[in-house]
Amino acid sequence: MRAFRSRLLAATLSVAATAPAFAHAMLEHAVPSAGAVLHASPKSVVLSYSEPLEPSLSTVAVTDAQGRDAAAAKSTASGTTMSVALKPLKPGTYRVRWHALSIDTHRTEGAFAFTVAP
Ligand SMILES: [Cu+2]
Repeated sequence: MRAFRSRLLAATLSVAATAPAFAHAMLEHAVPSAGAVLHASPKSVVLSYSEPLEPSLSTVAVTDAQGRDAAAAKSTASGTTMSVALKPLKPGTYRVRWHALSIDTHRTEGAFAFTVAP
């Protein structure tokens, strides 16, 4: 029983050591920002995170109100920034949905919308 308990303690400590909550990649800044109303089509969406991203597993998608892809190219990630180039956007509401994997392998995700006004 003592051996089991010490193994359990060791496992608990190793999870705590490899999974610090502060290391999750949280969205800190977005351009356009959540809820923004723009009077011209933005050329891209740029997202800034609190932690460096794993580029191959961090993506952002932008879709129009009908769910059609509004991106002009695949999204890219570098350092703490993720971005995607956009097609020329008609007036309407667009949804930005992102998935991030931080270097410490923790996943975060989120979504927001912005509007292109007529
Ligand atoms: Cu983390």
